[in-house]
Amino acid sequence: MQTLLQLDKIKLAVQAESIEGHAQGAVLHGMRVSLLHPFGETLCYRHGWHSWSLSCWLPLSLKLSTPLAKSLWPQIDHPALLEDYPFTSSSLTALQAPDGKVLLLGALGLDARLKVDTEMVRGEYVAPKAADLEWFLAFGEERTVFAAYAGMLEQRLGARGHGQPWRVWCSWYGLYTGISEDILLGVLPGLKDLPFDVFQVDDGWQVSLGDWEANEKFPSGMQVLARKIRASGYVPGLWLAPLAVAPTSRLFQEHPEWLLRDADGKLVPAGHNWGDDFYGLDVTRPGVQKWLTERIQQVRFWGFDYLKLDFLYAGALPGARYQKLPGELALRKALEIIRQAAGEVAYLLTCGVPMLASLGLADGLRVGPDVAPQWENTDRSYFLHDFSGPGVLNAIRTTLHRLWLRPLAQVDPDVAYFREKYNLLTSEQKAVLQDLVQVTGFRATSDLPVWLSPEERQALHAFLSHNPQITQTGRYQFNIDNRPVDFGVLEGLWPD
Ligand code: 9PG
Repeated sequence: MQTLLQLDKIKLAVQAESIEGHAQGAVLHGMRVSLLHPFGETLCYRHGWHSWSLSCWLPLSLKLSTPLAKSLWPQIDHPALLEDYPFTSSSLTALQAPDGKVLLLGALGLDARLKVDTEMVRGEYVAPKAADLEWFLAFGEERTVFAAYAGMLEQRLGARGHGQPWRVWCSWYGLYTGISEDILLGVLPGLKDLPFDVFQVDDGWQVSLGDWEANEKFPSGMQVLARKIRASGYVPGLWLAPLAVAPTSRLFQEHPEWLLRDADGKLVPAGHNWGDDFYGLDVTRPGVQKWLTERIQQVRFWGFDYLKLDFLYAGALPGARYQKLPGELALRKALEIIRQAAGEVAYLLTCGVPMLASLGLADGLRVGPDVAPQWENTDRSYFLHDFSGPGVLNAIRTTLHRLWLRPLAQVDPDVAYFREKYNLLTSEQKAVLQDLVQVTGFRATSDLPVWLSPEERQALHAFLSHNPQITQTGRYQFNIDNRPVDFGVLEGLWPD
């Protein structure tokens, strides 16, 4: 049906199967919905597919080139969104009206994408059998309509992660894969007196992507390590990428039929990392589901209570699945299995993950690209046209545009830096990142205690000890303990 819908002061021609009024806007039904918007050339909120994907307000006239590195596509964004980059959006989009109010169209179920131009907004669910083909349409003050959308998502998908986030020491941005049992045990005493809650072991402990056993650098095994972390007073945390598989793994050799393939039987590439291409699992297969349950039960048995589950989009890529589910619904099924196996009390942080699929299942969501001890990722941003690569500006940009998810899960902006050693960030750049981390409340660092000067250690201590009062005063403006902070002045906040 086509209707002329009055929302606030604007009239919109809307096409959908059916339309219901709602206190804060309207609910549209249909696999495909579209509307004519009156704003012409304006700002558009683009929401990328997974944690690292570009999410930002962009002028509709902006011509961003498609990212060049095709082998990286799935780890940049959904390949279908990149085909028509950049005014394609995952799950939701919004447009800014001349008076500053915004029009938001957001899917209330999984596997939806949108396209925007100066005349129309079109939304579509990618699979006809998706269970709930609903959309939320609202016009009003930016924070009000985003909050209303978040409220609708909470009703449909759930929310978790209420309460104060844990303070995390994470091994990645200090040691990368250069971790070992001895090195990590050597870090623990230096953290004494710093108020961390979690000591999280990141990538580098496993035999291979797919073979989730301790490698030779962890000769006493993961259970002993978890016990020692706990004995030092921390919740043991562990990174794993349970849906990603390296071609050199035993899992790949033993179960080629478990891997996600396209309709021609060809493996679906999930990205390029660890010096090789890697692939995703078909999580709709009973064998994979049993294996996944056992892997999660295993790490819980070892004693890890905080799980950072990474590269999850690998299980949500388009493919010909055993059970005919579209990608995000398949991923949600996997996350339900993981939550069930991990138990209610486990803390699940999802990363490299399409946002909506985690809601109600994850306690924390990584909402931006990786930080790095540098401000810009010049190679990927400027030479490859890709704004998802590790770097502080990329991380701040996308995280700032995902703060509306805060009622639904804790939002992880990635770690803050306090060290000067091995770091190209200036003091000002480190301070901007620390401010953003305070805004989210999710405080983590990877700085090695031996790298910190007495002043840096004191600053980290103060950062972890004090919960500042945060108020938002504008799209990019906040007060942190009455100190005004404006992220809007950052050069390059909007890519061009
Ligand atoms: C471990 C890391 C850390 C980190 C995660 C994730 O696009 N990329 O090339 C890309 C590589 C690594 C990456 C993200 C993107 O990092 O976000 O915190 O756990 O894996 O390998």
